[in-house]
Amino acid sequence: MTTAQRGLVASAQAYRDKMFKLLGDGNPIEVLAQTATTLADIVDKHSAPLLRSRPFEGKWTPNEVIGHLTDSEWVYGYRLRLILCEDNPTILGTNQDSWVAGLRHNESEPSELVEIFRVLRQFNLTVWRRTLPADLERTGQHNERGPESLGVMLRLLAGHDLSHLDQITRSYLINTFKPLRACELCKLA
Ligand code: NI
Repeated sequence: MTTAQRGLVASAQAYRDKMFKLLGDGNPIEVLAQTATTLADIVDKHSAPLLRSRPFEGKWTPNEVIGHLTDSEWVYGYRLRLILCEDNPTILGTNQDSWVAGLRHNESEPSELVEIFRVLRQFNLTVWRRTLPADLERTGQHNERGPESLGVMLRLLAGHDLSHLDQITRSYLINTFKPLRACELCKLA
């Protein structure tokens, strides 16, 4: 392993620890099941122009965070199926900032994005709920982070939801206007 790879693995572990701490003793499936409703509440209570506004250049808007959560659901749903159904598959990281910009999420209607997220999440939750303890030990090989099990992925995904919900509600919409940290915070690539 090169020094650069060792650095990536160490930073991935620090990221995992942060997400696991956010989740605490929470049940990851229950957390995942709640997120679409929480996002729908946010979108109901705030105007689309506010959700699309970018007070800090180079940082995500709330709408882009919702787009990013939707992308993550897409990517993680695919990885879930790969790892569950194939033996030790290769998992490729993504460049999340490029996806958010390239897919032009900020042009989407926030409520439509949330609806897409809800459907994808529902689709994936049916698979997560069917997993057995032995399934959660199955692993894939992430090209940057090394081996990752489904059990780790499940808890990461739940912590990831919580970190971005916190980002949208506390850091941004409740008037503290701290910059959204985009993927400085999120390394769920
Ligand atoms: Ni993220």
